[in-house]
Amino acid sequence: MADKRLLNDEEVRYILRNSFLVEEEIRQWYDTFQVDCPDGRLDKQKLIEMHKKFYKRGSPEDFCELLFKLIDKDGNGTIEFMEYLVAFAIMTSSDPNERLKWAFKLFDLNRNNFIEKSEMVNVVKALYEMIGRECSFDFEDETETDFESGVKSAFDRLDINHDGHISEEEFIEVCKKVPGLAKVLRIG
Ligand SMILES: [Ca+2]
Ligand SMILES: [Ca+2]
Ligand SMILES: [Ca+2]
Repeated sequence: MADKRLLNDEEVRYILRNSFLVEEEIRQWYDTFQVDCPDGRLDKQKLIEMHKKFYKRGSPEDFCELLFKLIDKDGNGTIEFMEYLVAFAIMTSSDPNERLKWAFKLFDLNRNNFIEKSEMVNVVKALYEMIGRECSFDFEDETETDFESGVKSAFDRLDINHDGHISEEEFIEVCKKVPGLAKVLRIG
């Protein structure tokens, strides 16, 4: 087995700045990460394989592509432990605002700080391909089984001021008020 690389102080500081974890948790996570990724980094194929273990009937390729882009903050084509842990800490945060802000970024594919309808279509499609099930949009007050009308309905609910795109504020406000929507979008 290769020598275990230790986290340096700069890496620990980066994670402390960008997450709510304490140093001991960071070091524990690092040990776990190294079991899966002994060279300290995660490539796209590995991320897909990890998701395949979990979603046995689905095709997680497209979703992992989106996820990978978001986690690989410096865009160098691999997910380093720091990037992985910061993403993981946010996704599992007990603060719903943090989780929703993260989900918003996942949907905002062109990073212009708004979610357009085409972005929502692409992300929701990738999500449902990954879980390998037919789409069913089960809002509290109605159920849509048709993909197009389901996405349209979700989009219209989120676009509070009807200006054709969803801001981060709209996204967070509506997802908190309508838990069914967050579930539909698989972020609840
Ligand atoms: Ca990277
Ligand atoms: Ca956008
Ligand atoms: Ca809007």
